[in-house]
Amino acid sequence: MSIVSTDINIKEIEEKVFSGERLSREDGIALYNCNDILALGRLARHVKEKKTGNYAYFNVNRHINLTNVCVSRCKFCAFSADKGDAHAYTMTLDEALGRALEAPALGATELHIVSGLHPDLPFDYYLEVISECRKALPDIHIQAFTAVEIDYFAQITAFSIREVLQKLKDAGLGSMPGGGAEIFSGRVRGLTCEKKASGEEWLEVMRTAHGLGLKSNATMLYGHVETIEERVDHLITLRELQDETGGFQSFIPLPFHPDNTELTGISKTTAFDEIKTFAVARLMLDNFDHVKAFWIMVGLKLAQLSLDFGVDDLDGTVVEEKITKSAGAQTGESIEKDELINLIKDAGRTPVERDTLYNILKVYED
Ligand code: V47
Repeated sequence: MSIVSTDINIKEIEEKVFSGERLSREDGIALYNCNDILALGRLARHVKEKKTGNYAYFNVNRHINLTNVCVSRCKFCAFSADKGDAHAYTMTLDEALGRALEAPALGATELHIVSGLHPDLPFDYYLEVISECRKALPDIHIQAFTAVEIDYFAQITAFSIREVLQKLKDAGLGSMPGGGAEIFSGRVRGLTCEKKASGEEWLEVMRTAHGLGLKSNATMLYGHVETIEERVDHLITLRELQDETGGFQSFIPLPFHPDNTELTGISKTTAFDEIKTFAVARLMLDNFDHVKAFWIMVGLKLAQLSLDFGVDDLDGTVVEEKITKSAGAQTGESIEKDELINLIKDAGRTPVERDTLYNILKVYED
C-alpha cells in the first residue's frame, strides 16, 4: 500500500492501519493534529471498506421525544425545559402511541425514543409506552432510552440497572440508542452536565445492557469545552468496553450546536473538525462495525462527503427531531428514502436499507 502523507507521524500511523495494528492514544492525538485531510480520508476509507466494502447503510425510522421536561438541564442542551415552562411538554400515552402508529405508513422499521429526565413521570409510564407500541406494532424494532435515562429509572425506582433493563426488554425494548455519552471526562461533565449519570455510570449501564443481549450505539458530543485528548480518551474508553462486550453496533459523533444553550461564546464546529472526527473515530474504533453520520446534525452535504471519510451509515429518515432543532440546526427534520438513496449513489456507494440490527432489507444495485 502506498504511503499517502508526507507528515512523519501519519506515515507511521499509515503503516499501522494498513497492517491492521491497533492505534494508540498518541496516534489518535496525532491524527487530530494532522491537517492532511485527504490522507486521513484515505486511511479511514481503507478501514471502512475492509469492514463494509462499498455498502452505505441507511434505515427508515421515526424519532419520538416523549417529554422535554428534564431535571438534568445540561448546559449544552437547548431542548430541555423545567416543569411549568411555557414550552414544556409531555406526551400522554395516547399521544406517544399516535406518533408511533404513523411509522408503518412511513415505511419505518424502527422507533427511536429518547426523552428528558422527568421529575414526576413514573417508570410505569415508560414501560407502558414500550408495551403499547409493541402490542400495536409487533414488527417494529423499538430502540429507546439512553443509558442516562436507564440510570435515572433505577434512581426513581427501587430497581437495579439490570432489573430496569430486563423489565423494558420484557415489555418490548429491542436495543438502545447511544445518546448521553457526551464526553466521559469528569472535568467536562462537571462543567456541562454534572447532574446526570457520570461517564462510569453510562458505561456500566451499557455493560449491563450488552450482558442482557441488548445491542446499543455509542455517541460523542464534541466541539464544546473538551480537549482533543479528552475526545481521544472517550474513543479509547468505548473501544475498551467494546473489547469486553461486543455490544456496540455503531458510533455516532455529534457536533455541538450552541444556539439557545447555556454554553455561550463557543463557535460552531467546522467542516474540517467534523470530517476529521469521522475519520479519527473510524481509525480508533477498530472493533466497531459501523460509524454513522446523523445528517440532522452535520447536514446532508457533509453527511454525503463523510461516506469517503470512514462513515458507512446515514441516519435515517427521522421525521420529527427536536434536540438539534432547539439548538439552532438549519437542517430539515425528515428526508425521503429516495433522497438518501440518491445521495449515497452519487457518492459512488451502494445504498443498503437495513433494520436496526443491521440485517439487510434491500440492496439498491444499479
Ligand atoms: O444525548 C444534546 C446530544 C444526543 C445537543 O444512537 C446535542 O443511533 C448537539 O444521541 N448539540 C441525542 N448535540 C441524540 C442522539 C442520537 C442521535 C441519532 C442517532 C442516535 C443513535 C443517537 O444529542 C444527546 C446529546 O448527546 N445533544 N444537545 C446540542 N446542542
